This record gives sequence, C-alpha cells and structure tokens, in this order.
Amino acid sequence: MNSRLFGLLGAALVGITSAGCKSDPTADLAGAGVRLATEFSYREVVVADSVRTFATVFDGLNSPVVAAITVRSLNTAVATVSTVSDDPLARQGFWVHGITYGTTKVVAEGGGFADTMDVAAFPAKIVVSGRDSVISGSTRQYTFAYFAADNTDITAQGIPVPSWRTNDANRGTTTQAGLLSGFDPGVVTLTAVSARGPGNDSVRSAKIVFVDPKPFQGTTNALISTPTDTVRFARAVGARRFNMDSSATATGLRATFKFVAIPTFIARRTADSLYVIVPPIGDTTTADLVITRADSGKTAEKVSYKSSTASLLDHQDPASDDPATATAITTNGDYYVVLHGTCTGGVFTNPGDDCDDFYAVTNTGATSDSMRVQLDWGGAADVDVLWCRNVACSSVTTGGGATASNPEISRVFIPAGATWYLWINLFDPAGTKSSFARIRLSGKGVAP
Ligand SMILES: [Ca+2]
Ligand SMILES: [Ca+2]
Ligand SMILES: [Ca+2]
Repeated sequence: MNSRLFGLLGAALVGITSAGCKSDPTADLAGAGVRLATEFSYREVVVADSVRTFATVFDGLNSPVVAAITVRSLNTAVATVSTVSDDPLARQGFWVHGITYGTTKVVAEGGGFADTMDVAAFPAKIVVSGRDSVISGSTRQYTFAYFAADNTDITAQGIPVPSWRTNDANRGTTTQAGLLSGFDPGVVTLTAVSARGPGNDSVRSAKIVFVDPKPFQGTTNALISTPTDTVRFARAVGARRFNMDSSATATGLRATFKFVAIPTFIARRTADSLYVIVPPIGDTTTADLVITRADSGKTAEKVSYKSSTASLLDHQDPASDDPATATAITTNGDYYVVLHGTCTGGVFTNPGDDCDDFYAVTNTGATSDSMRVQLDWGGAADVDVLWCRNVACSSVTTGGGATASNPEISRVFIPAGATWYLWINLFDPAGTKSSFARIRLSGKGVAP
C-alpha cells in the first residue's frame, strides 16, 4: 500500500469514526472507476490446460466497481482467453487457455482503463526415455520429450532443451545432450530439468539407471573357494592395466563380493595382476565379485563367484583355536582370519562360536626380537590383539593391543628362542555376522 492511498484510507477511517450525521469528505472518491487491474501481472498456464483469473475496475477508495470489461490475447497461437461470470463479485472472470509453448500478453479493458497480464505457456511435463542400465566404462544415450496436459507430445514447439545431471558423479556423469557415462556399480539417477518461468519453477524427469560392471577382461583362478583363499586376476593382453591407486577414497581400486555388499582386502597388485582375499560370505549362492575403479577409465569389472561353503570358518580353523595346534607364522607379511559368533566378553558362548585364532611366532634369533602387529577389519565389531607367552596361555600380554581401536596395533619383544602365540580374539561382534581381519606382522628378524 502506498502512502498516498494510506492517507486516503486514514481519512476515510476518521470520517467513519467521527461519523454520525456529518457528510463523508471522501464520498466523491467512491463509485467512479479510476483504474483497471488484472488479478496478477503474470500467469503461467500449461499447454492444453487453463487457469482462471479476473480483471477489476477500482474506484478511488480501491473498491471494485461494476464495469463492462473485455479481455483478449495478443497471440492466440500461444494462449486464448474466454470470459466467465464472477457474479456477484464486481469483476470480470476469465479463463486463460494454453495452446502452444510461448509467451503472450492478455489485455483487459473497461471503463476507459486497461491493464495487461503476461502469460507464459509451458509443457505439463518432461519425460526421459532410454535403457534401464548402462555398462560401466560405456555410454548410453537418453532422450527427452515434452508433453501437454492432454499428453500430446509438444517437443516440436520450440521448447528449450533441458539441462541434464546425475546425482552421483562417481557412478555416472552426463553431457548436456543426455549422454550418460557409467563408472561405479549401482544405481544412478539421471535427471532432465527444464526451467518454467522466471522463478525457480521447473519441470523435471528422473530416470533410475543401473550401472552394471562389464565382464572382467582376463583370467582368474578359484572362482569357487572358501574364506581367506586368494582369487587371482590376470589382465588380458591389450586390456587397460589395473588402477594402481590404493587410496581408500572413491578414486582407489577396490574389490567387493556379493556385488558391492562385502568388501575385501587386496593382498597384492601389479599393473597386470590382482590378488583378492575371499571374505566370509556365509552362503553358496552365485553372485558377482566386482572390481570397482579397475583401470584408468574408472571402469568396474565383474566375475561370477560362488563360495564353496556356507561356513564362516577360515583356512586355519579349527587348528588355530588352540595355541598347541596353532599354525606357525615364520615371515613378516599379511595373514587373514575370520572370527564369528556370540563371543560375549570375548569368550566362547554358543555352539559354533569361533572367538579365537592363534598363530605361533618363534624368535629363532639369538637376541630378543621386536615385532609389530597391526590388525585391520571392517564393521563395528571389537577385535583384540593379544599374545600368550606360553602354549598354556597362562601368561598374557597385549603389547598395547586389546583396545577399542581399529586398526589395532600391538608391539612386543619376544625373547631369544621363545615361541609366543599371537591371539586374535573377537571381544564383541557388535551385531556383525563375522569379522574378517588382516594381520600385518612386521619387525620379525629385523634389528629393533
Ligand atoms: Ca577363524
Ligand atoms: Ca579359530
Ligand atoms: Ca580391540
């Protein structure tokens, strides 16, 4: 409300409150039209649909007054108008009908006054079409079409092309021409967006696209095996070399079993070979083993894999359950274990629990030997590193292990000639089905 009008209204209120028998000093403003206005200065309408609005003649007190009002569209190819009664209101109702994509103006005239309303006609929707999947390392073309409210295709009406985007650049990227490139496996959403009017309004269509790894290019061994086995991948001649990025970020190569559900350790890698440790799977159904970001093209590759057992025991079980029968570790390096069970407080609780895996480590040297163990595992479980100083395990040390950390690190000095027993204990599964851990032993036989 502008100050001039407010002044007039203020005067009107004074006139009313002090009213009674005195004459109204604003009476000469009432009743006579002074301007015409449409309901809004801008309306959007969907092609093959209509919006209802109105135009009004106002008097000097801003009250509607009865007047004959006509309306017309300046471009009937874009929008047409038709009047409709708004009785008993003192205004002229009218419909704006969307005909084709574009803009026009609607002129309302009456009582010697006129006003215009900008009208923009838009599609009711945009629809993206194309295949439901894209192969990692490949592209797929997607198309769009615009539709009116009556579902007729109005793409040819000169509507600007949409902008394209994906919701996850690691999974897929798109050009502004709807060409989708697939990378990491899984579901990516491809969206085409077309602006609607001057504000933030838009029509959009999202297509769910599955990024499927391409078949691995090369040879493998042991595609039916057991937990802690190694699957070896050898690159085919001419295929892109393996990605040597070992970072844990999205750029690094990683391997997962059961499509992307069960991550695993990469034991060794060259440009032409990859050694992947089999994690605990727990069933014998066939599923894809996927290498994500396998090469410089960020391509994901897959092979079909099946565990030969539903058991969660690893290769050293059950011998590793007891220090007396524990497997010996004689060299520095990486070793893999699987623990599982209820193991309340780290102790055997239910039949089938595998809470402990022991390894015998002997200092064959003539002096005390410092050794370092780093244990890494996935998931929320608390796994502990401890050492038994004798086969009866009557004397235990942690070497700084048995914490809540992951990774967990333990350092010990094993006396000359002594055998200690590295003890990996599942202290708390924390709801996880199994713990797949890597023991990294270093320092053995190396001067401190
Ligand atoms: Ca085990
Ligand atoms: Ca065991
Ligand atoms: Ca721990």
